[in-house]
Amino acid sequence: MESLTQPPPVFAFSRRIRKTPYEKRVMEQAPKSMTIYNSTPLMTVFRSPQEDYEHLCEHVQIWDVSCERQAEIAGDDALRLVELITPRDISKCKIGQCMYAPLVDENGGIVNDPVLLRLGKQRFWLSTADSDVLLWVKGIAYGIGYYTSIQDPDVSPLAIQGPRADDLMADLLGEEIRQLPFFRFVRESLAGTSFYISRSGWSGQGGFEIYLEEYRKGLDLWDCIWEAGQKYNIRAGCPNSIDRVERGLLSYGNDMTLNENPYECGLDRFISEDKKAECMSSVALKEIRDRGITHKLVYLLIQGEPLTTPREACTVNDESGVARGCLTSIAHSIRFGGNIAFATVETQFSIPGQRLFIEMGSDKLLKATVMSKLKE
Ligand code: THG
Repeated sequence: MESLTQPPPVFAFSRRIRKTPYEKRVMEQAPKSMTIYNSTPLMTVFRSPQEDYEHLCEHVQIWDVSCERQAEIAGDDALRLVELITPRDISKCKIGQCMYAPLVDENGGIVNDPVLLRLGKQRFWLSTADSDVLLWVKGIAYGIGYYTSIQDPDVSPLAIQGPRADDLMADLLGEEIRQLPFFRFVRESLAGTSFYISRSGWSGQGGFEIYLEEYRKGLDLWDCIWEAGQKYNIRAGCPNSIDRVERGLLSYGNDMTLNENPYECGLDRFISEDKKAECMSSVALKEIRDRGITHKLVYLLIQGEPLTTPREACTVNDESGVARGCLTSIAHSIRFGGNIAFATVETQFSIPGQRLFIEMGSDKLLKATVMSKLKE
């Protein structure tokens, strides 16, 4: 990228950029960088990616993830509608259970990859990644004439992540919270507000997510957790690039878009080929499965200096310099001894051990190797 000759312009916040209930406390912790996700600020670095990572792996962090907006689907046809938009079998989802449920369109393209929460027999929250799920779902429901109510409720998730998350939440909510299984949620209350709390979160270090339903209680909730967290060395944090690539968590808009299908992204296990309910992507997905995929998302280990994700996808070449794909995310991982990355490459170049070359910047070529899954 060209070097800037003057400081970048100041970001203009307006009513189109949502405010979060925790923002005041987040800013007091002097974050170094942020992005916009679902029209909401999301911090990306507090001290440095490495320092944030080391703290996350050892202690506990509090993350403002209000950007994970909920699309609420309720009403007599709520289950039918949810079944229609995801290839996952939602009939198996119990009340109080979360499911990672990629949304897939009629061509097999990924629309979003939300965490679905089943709040009732006919009431769901889709905890969305960064794309317009609310409008997509409203359009479908209206077009078909399903009886549903679809809204963007006043819900602002707050994640408590890291190895001391259980100790901290047990101090606040009681010992039983330790027994909450992965991707289950219960109703709890704290700081004068009640909320759902799930064992989930976008990190490999474990923890909880609290779905605050009263915006005006945000600071009280933050302060209450912050105070109790002092003995566990709590810090404000955010999804960490190193941790999430190590963990193999995909980022919608970076590692996958509407142009990719779940087979190309290694999300095969979230496609229930035998699901009974009507599903808009089932014909396309069956066709893709039978035909075979042309591209695949792979993990790469890349030599050289520490790198961070570039704004534009970098070209991935084969040994003879022919472009075979592009890089979608990078982080520098001490644990894996180099830069770890995701890239989409032609299927014949996706086999572990395959050597590839990354075009970074002007004339730099970096050596890379396709890895089998990074996740243990
Ligand atoms: N939590 C909540 N909402 C979210 C995210 C979250 N919305 C946006 C984004 N993150 C959605 N993407 C993901 C991707 C992966 C996971 C969660 C959200 C995840 N995956 C587990 C894994 O890969 O190990 C488990 C998947 C499974 O087996 O069901 O946790 O973080 N509320």
